[in-house]
Amino acid sequence: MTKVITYGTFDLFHEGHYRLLQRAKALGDYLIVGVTTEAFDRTRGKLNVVDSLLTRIENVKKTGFVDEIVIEESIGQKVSDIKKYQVDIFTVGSDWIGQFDYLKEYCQVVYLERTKNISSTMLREQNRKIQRIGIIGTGRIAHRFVPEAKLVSGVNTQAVYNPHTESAVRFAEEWELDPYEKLEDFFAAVDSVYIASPHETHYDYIKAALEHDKHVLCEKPMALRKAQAEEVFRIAKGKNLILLEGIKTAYCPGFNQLLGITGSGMIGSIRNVEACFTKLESKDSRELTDLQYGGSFLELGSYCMLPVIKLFGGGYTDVRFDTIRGDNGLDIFTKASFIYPNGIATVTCGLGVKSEGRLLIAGTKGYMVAEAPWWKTAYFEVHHEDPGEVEKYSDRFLGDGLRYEISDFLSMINGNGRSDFKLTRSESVAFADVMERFLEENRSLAD
Ligand code: C2G
Repeated sequence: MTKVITYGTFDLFHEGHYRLLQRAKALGDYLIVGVTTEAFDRTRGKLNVVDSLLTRIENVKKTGFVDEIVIEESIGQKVSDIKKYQVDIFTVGSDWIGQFDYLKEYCQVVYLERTKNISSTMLREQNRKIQRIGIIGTGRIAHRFVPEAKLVSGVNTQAVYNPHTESAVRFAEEWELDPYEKLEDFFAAVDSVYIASPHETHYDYIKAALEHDKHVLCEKPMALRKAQAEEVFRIAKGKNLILLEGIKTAYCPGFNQLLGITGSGMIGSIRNVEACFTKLESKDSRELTDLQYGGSFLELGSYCMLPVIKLFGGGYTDVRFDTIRGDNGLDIFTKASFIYPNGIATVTCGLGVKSEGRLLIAGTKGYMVAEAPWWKTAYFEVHHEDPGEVEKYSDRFLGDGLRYEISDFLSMINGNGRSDFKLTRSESVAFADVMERFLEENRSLAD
C-alpha cells in the first residue's frame, strides 16, 4: 500500500485545494492530510485565516479523498509524521517547489502543479469571495509581492500585466500566473490590482483600474502631484472602491505600536521627528539614472515622511529641501526640513551617501528611537531624563513585510476591520504634495 501525505491550511476551501487533494490521492492508495492549527499558522506568518480548524477539517473531509486527518502544530512535525505513519510520498503544490526537498531523505517528494485561477464566484457558507489580484509591473518589488500575498488567506495572485510582453511572460512563468499584454483583458481577469510599475505611471494605471471597478493597492509614491492624488481618491470614493498607498511600514505591527505609544503621552508632546533612510545603489541603477523620476527623495522619501506626517500632519508652515547631487544632476542625498507651529522635522534620504538610518521622536517628557531598519519596525526604545530608565519594545516583522498591507487591503475590501487609519487619504495626499514641491524645485515637471 502506498501512503501519501500532504499539508495545508485549507482556508476558504476552493478548487485549488480540491484539485490538489484529488491528485494527491491518485498518487497512492492511502491519503493523510495534515491541517494546520491557528497557532502554527501564526508562527509561520500566515495572516487572515478565516475558517476555524474544525471547519477547515470538515471541508477537507467533504472531498471524499482523505483517509486520515492529522493536525499540524509545528514546523518540525512533517519529518516525524513521515516516520510515524511510514509515508512513501510527500506532496504539496508547486508554489512550494524546492522548499520541501529536505524531506527526500525520508520519502519521495512530489510537487503538484498549483491551480492558477481560482474562480471568484465559488460560493461557500460565508459567501466570501477570494480576491483575485493582478499585478501591474514586473520589477523587484513585484517579485516580493507574490510570496507575501501567498501568506494572506483569501487572496490569489493570478495575473500580471506589463506592456513589454516578454517581461510579463517571464514573470508569469516564474510565479505561475497568467500574463496579459492587453489591459482590458487583464482587468477582466481580476478583482483588484497591485501597481508596482515605475512611479510616473502610477496615476494613469490607478485611473484605468478604478474605471474598470477594481480596488487598487499602489506602490509608493502613489502620486507625484497633489491634485492627482486628490482626483484618484475622489474617483475611488465615488465608486466605493478601496485605493491604498503601499508604504509597508504604515501597516506593520511594530510601527503601529510605536505610534500608539506616542499617542499615549508617554514621551509628552512631540516636538521633533528625524527620520533617515539610506540605501547605496549602483551608479547605473534606474534610481540613479532616471533624471526625471529617479533620485533619493522620490525613492525613499515616502518612508521617511510617514512618521512626520502621521505625527505632525500636513499643516507645516514651511518645507525646504537641501540636496547633494551626483554627476548627472540627480539628488543622491536629500534633507527635507519641515517647520510646524509647534515642532520641527527632518527627513533624510540617501542613495549615494550612507548614513545611520534612524528614526528619532523627541517629546517634552522623553524620546523614542528606532534604529535601522526602523522602516521594518521590529524594535524600538523609549528614553527619559534618567538615562538608566529605558523601555524596550519589540514586535514581529515577518518576511518582506508586504503581507501586512495586503492583509489590511483585503480587510478593507471585505468591509471588516477599519484599517484605513493606518494610512489615511489625507496623509497620502500630503505625501503627494511634498513630492510635487520637491519636483518643482529640483526638476522641471514633465507633463
Ligand atoms: N494549492 C494549489 N493551488 C492553489 C492554492 C493552493 O494547488 N491555487 C495547494 C497548495 O500548494 C497546498 C494546498 O493547496 O499544497 C494547501 O494550500 P494552503 O491551504 O494555502 O496551505 P499552505 O500554506 O500551502 O500549506 O505546512 C503547511 C504546508 O506547508 C502547506
